[in-house]
Amino acid sequence: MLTFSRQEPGRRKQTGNEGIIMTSESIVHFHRMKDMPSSHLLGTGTPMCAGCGGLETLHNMYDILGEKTVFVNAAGCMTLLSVYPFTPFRGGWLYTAMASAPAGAQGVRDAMDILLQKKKLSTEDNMEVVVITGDGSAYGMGLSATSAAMDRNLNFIYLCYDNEGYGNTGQQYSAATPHAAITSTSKGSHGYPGFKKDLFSIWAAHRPAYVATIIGAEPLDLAKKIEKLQTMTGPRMLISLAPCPTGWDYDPKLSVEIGRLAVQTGIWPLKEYSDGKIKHTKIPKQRKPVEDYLKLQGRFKHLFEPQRDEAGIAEIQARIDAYWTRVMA
Ligand SMILES: Cc1ncc(C[n+]2csc(CCOP(=O)(O)OP(=O)(O)O)c2C)c(N)n1
Ligand code: SF4
Repeated sequence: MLTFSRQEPGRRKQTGNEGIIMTSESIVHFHRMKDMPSSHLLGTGTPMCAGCGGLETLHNMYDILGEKTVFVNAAGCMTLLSVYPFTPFRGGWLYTAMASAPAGAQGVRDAMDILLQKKKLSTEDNMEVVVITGDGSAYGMGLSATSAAMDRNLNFIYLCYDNEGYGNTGQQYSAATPHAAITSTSKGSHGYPGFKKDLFSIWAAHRPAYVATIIGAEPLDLAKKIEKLQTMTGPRMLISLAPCPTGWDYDPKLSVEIGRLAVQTGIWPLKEYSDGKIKHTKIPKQRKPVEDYLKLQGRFKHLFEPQRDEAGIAEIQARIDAYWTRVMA
């Protein structure tokens, strides 16, 4: 049996050997859903929308990182989590402007490193610094600060919850918005004309310690990646697709189904980068057609009603097929 210690966050105490593989560098715990924490560390009753996929990712990630975590949070939906005097976080939380979260993380990391050096902070009280931003910051406004933080080899984790638009201000399009999605600033009959920026490749080109894509609806894949990055130092970058009932226009009860379909249709590949190599961590055996994913979301309704836009659907499918053909080759 495994027990999860809140006193020693991010490190599970071992009370037996079941399900645990010891390696020279790390202890791998998460083999089955049974190994996942059964309760959440982040407090309940937050003002996030029902069914928020970003919150689902944050819950899963925080459970594994533990309470010795300082979140540095750029303006966006998640900044509503901590509204003075209430906070659902057990550790630290700092609010920054949209473009400045990596700079804020540098300040927090430096302060703790100085205290550690002066022995005013014990190693047990050291905390992991985690930037949390939406895609508006990660793909756009904060990208240059993030690039600079990776260049400086800042020892931090970055979570981008990617709801594919500026969610907090009404889902304007961002550089993460997918082709054809209707947003509050892409209302034409064909939706957003651009294509989603490949942030994974941009981040990986900096050669940081780790880059991965995750999704809350695949918690085991997510957990394994968080455990892996805990054995590393330096910039460790995560992009989580964050199904967003409010911005994507669907019933909140469909969030997990839409998240799983994103992986099963191949539109959201789960992968990781480290040591110059990219590995796909979940390859859908038989990819479902992308329309299974699109048709559940109001933002793509114009592809199906009043009549099917065969060319529009085929174009999206062709891009996914081309991606996986390259991967399999
Ligand atoms: C420089 C700047 N411009 C605009 C805003 C207003 N603003 C606050 S939250 C937000 C949306 C952020 O979008 P994203 O980063 O995708 O996070 P999400 O809201 O989707 O969680 C905007 C535009 C701001 N805070 N700072
Ligand atoms: S708008 Fe979307 S990302 Fe923001 S809290 Fe609501 S569901 Fe979550």
